[in-house]
Amino acid sequence: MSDNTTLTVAALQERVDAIFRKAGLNEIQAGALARVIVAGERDACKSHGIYRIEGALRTVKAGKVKPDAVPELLLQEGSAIVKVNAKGGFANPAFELGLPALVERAGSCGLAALVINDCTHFSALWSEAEGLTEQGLAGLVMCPSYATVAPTGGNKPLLGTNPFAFAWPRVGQSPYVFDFATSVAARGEIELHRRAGKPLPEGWAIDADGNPTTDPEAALAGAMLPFGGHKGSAIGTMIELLAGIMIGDLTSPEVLDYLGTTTLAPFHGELIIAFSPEAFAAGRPGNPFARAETLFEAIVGQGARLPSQRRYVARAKSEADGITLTDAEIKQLERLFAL
Ligand code: NDP
Ligand code: PYC
Repeated sequence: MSDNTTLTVAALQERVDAIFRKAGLNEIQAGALARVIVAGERDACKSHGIYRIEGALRTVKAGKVKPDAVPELLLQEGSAIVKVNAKGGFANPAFELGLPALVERAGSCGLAALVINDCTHFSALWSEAEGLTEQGLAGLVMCPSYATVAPTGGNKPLLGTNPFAFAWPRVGQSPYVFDFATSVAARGEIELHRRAGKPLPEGWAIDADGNPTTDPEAALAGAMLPFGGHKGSAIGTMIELLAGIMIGDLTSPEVLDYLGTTTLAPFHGELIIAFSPEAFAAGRPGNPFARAETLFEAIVGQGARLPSQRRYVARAKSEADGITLTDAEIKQLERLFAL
């Protein structure tokens, strides 16, 4: 007999929304969080699925995020920079509020940026990146986190796991999207290994003395490593500069100072840059979307897969057959609702 339960995407969405509403989140905060968390579960991205509910609730309980925040849109006439102040709430409703203005400005200027300030951010970035492609835009999304990653050549946590996503719209097909932590793996993956009692792959982390480790506990107490050595270290630093310092918000070491722990969701800002491929390619030969397809076909033609294809397969399955959760996961949802 199976210990698993299968729920429709909508049913899981309702359950997660109810957990957040019961914990005191207002409708916009709870709805946006439930959408992004269930999207993670639906697309088989377990490190940013329902496992994140507990951390979000812990952050509310610790008073480090405002459950009833109402984000504010700040628009300046003629500016390609759209700002949203999340007012101490989660980033997700702030993104939903700012997206229409970002799309409008990217349409009129060819490119535009959405700056989100004063937000708590714990989610995967691909859902925001896909939000741009649904409007025919390409884009970049990035944010800091808290100091958990040693810069290449160093041995102490300083950079965040700083996620970075890129998206390109495709006609009649799911978009080209990549989205990754600039550490070898997301911290959520290390936590999932710890919970499962599994060792980490080599090369993910060092312990508190700076020695390589495959022990998740030692890794969490030590430092994670950037992906691709000095290259990931530099991209992680770029994100601190652009999505921390440039937008007047906290860097990863400042986030850790502010929170004093990595057990709560981090409080900082986020930067989303949207491009209109038609506007950039105007006056040049060839249609940018058709030319992109030639490139994608050449990649796939070699037997490689495009990023996000695994997610899209998982999504199609979840939408057709529902999302299957283990008995332990269902009990966890019940426990969180009863809190
Ligand atoms: P992964 O290493 O799991 O995946 C990175 C990307 O590479 C995905 O787009 C993935 O597509 C793609 N990919 C994986 N394997 C292949 C392959 N063989 N060929 C082509 N593409 C491939 O991501 P991470 O563990 O680094 O990050 C996981 C999530 O954590 C991200 O969504 C990120 O936004 C989130 N995160 C959030 C943070 C925050 O502060 N909010 C901090 C850090 C991470 P696919 O999914 O289809 O496999
Ligand atoms: O998985 O590294 C991570 C992470 C940090 C904050 C949110 N996710």
